[in-house]
Amino acid sequence: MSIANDSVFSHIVHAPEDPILGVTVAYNKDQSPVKLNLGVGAYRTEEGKPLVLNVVRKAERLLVDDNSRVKEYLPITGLADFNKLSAKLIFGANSPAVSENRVVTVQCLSGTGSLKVGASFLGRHYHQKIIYIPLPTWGNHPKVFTIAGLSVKSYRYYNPSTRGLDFQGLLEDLGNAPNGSIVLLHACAHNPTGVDPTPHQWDQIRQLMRAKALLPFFDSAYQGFASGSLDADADAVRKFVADGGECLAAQSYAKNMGLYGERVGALSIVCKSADVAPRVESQLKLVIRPMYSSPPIHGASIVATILKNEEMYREWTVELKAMADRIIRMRQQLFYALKDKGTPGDWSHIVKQIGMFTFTGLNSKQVEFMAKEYHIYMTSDGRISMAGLSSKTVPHLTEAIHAAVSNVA
Ligand code: KET
Repeated sequence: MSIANDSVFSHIVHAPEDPILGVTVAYNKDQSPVKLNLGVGAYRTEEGKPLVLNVVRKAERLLVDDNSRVKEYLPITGLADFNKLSAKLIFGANSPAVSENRVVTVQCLSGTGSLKVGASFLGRHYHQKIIYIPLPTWGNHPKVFTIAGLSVKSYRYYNPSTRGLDFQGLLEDLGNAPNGSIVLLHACAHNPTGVDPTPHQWDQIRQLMRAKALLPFFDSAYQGFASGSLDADADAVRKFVADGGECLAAQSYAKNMGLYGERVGALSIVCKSADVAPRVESQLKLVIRPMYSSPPIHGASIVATILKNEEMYREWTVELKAMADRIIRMRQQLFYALKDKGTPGDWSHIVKQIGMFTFTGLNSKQVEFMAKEYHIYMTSDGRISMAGLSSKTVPHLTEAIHAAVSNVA
């Protein structure tokens, strides 16, 4: 027998591609010159190119020219400045929780890594192992939480017939959750639906959760992308912190600073009192050390450079707003193009939904049809990344949607 046939791995079956990142794999294989990737949530310019923010380039030049900088390991918890500034960014410059030293922040590997560290910490140290996630939600959520040993359940969130929030369903499901359960909340710009609760609904959610001691775990991957304002987009999180209760927050700088591949994010745990915080931090270090020892230095240094310099911070907010505004323009262009073409159906949700994505309502057969016939790629649930669209590609997408809803049931 030849050695080659004897692999100890020969029983291993081929795993399916990731439902989101696999869309890019399929797109890359397509040879068509008109192909369009609306799968992954990654910002593109009007020319369809990835964007590095000017302020990020500026920060990088400063870092490169600073000869005092070295490549030593960061502490397990990451860059101290970055952590402080990240907490301020999400909880607000004047957050009492921050000034009372009740907040622990650790630098992690982007949003996913922050969720992962938070999930592992809860799996080890929190008394209730049930986490409720919205239905639907980002496809990686159930995987991250299950691996951490949490039991994943869902709460109703989206109503396909109204294309809006199923608020009654949400209240009922959280109302029936066992006391102490963890609840995953999208801080803003819910992915994939683009539907957020109103401020009044957030208040009701908060009151219900506090009454039942449900623990909020915020996923904040789009701060600044919903409204164009960093403060407005952190409003829900800040209200939960303002009531004095506890919560977790996972922040990502992938989208709002365009640092996708730098993998920079932060996990914060807001505690009730300053004596608990250092103990929580000490245990977070025990979670992180065997996972990856310490986080990378470059991306966090970029963020810290920008956040601590008033002028650069302002520049960032202008560039961020420009990205958010371009997405809103794409919503309007696509909506009017479908309307003008007389495409069957009500498409007003395209302009009503918030953030990077439109949850189109197209079904998986229609999605398949559009990839095959029009070389347009999106996730099979019909989510399109509006950030991947430009004025030049709106007509092609319009034609594809029109053909899909006219020909495929
Ligand atoms: N949370 C949400 C809600 C989210 O949409 C993403 C990424 C992340 C966390 C993690 O991002 P990170 O790059 O780890 O900071 N979403 C886009 C990319 C992906 O799936 O990885 C997406 O939904 O297309």
